[in-house]
Amino acid sequence: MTTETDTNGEAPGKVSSREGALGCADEGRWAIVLLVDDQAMVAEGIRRMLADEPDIEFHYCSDPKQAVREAVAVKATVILQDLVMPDIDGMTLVRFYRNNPTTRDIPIIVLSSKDDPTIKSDAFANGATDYLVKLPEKIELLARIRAHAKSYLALKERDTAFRAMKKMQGQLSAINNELAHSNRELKRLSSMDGLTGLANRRQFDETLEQEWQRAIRSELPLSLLFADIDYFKRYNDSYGHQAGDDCLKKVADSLQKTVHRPADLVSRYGGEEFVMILPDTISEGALTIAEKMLKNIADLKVPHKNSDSADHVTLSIGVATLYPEESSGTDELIKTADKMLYKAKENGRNCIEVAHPRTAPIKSACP
Ligand code: GH3
Ligand code: MG
Ligand code: MG
Repeated sequence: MTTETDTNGEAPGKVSSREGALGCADEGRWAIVLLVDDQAMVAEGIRRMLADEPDIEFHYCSDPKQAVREAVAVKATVILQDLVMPDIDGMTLVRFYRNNPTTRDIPIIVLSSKDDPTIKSDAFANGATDYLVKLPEKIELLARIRAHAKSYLALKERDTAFRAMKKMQGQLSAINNELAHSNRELKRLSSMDGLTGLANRRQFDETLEQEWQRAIRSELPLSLLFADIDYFKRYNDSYGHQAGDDCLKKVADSLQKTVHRPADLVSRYGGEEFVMILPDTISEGALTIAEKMLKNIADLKVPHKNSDSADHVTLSIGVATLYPEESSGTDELIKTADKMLYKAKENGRNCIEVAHPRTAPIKSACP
């Protein structure tokens, strides 16, 4: 392989800046031509034609075995390919370029000594971009080189932009995933009570409203349980605020473990008061849950020496059940459950009061 020095005396193989070369021929040698031909005379003829062109850099390779390597090394934007050569014929070489990922897209102008439609058709079938009979007219050669170099560079720019866009899309998608994850986490945290990990008051309000509407649509009952720790002020006074917090966590955990249906919601209503939403649950069912809650809290056996109810921490629970109707809101259910809780306190604590707000209280589980 030999490389020719251009008329400006620049070193062979010198790579000119091709950034922004499209339509900016005055910015340097953006059309890099590699001639692959075994005949030095042809090379000399082509070299002369391109010599005065400031936007064209010329390289010459006489050894077809070196052609692919040379095309990659000089970063050719156009290959001028002779057809008849010793060792490897031009058609085979054209296929080589096309099968090699590094030269696959480089425009190839086949230089043939014959203007033969069969050879021409063969050349295109093998992957040639263009076909010229040598030696071509200078003006035609220049026009073809520039046109093909330009479309190749445009293709490269599109590829680069496409890759950058794909990369950016990947990054954006990763950011979006992170954002979605953070939003979910934020939503979870904003609906959670910090001390107990139960749903907070906000979550309770939202869920109650949803379940209320669902119950109206499906004409199913909705039960609400208000539970409050008995003599909890005394507990704090006896054991300290930190122990009080620990006790709240244990009670919360126990209440949560008592319900099993996915739609049931246990939440901290505030202070030492908890509220449970039990969708599709009649009052008998709600009472059963309330009884289990009292039992499970008793089984915790958290000592409470200053309680008048027992020697351990206890709860009082108010239960209300309604078949929700469009004409009323959740207030009635809340008020009734709260009233029942108050009643349970009045009745001696560590007990349950159940109401059916449309009638009189149906059952009292207090002593
Ligand atoms: P009752 O049996 O009538 O419910 O009496 P009580 O003492 O439990 O009720 P009261 O409303 O008089 O007092 C509630 C106490 O709960 C007051 C407060 O010290 C305590 N408390 C509320 N929130 C917290 C909390 O987050 N941590 C702790 N440690 N104590 C709390
Ligand atoms: Mg209390
Ligand atoms: Mg209270």
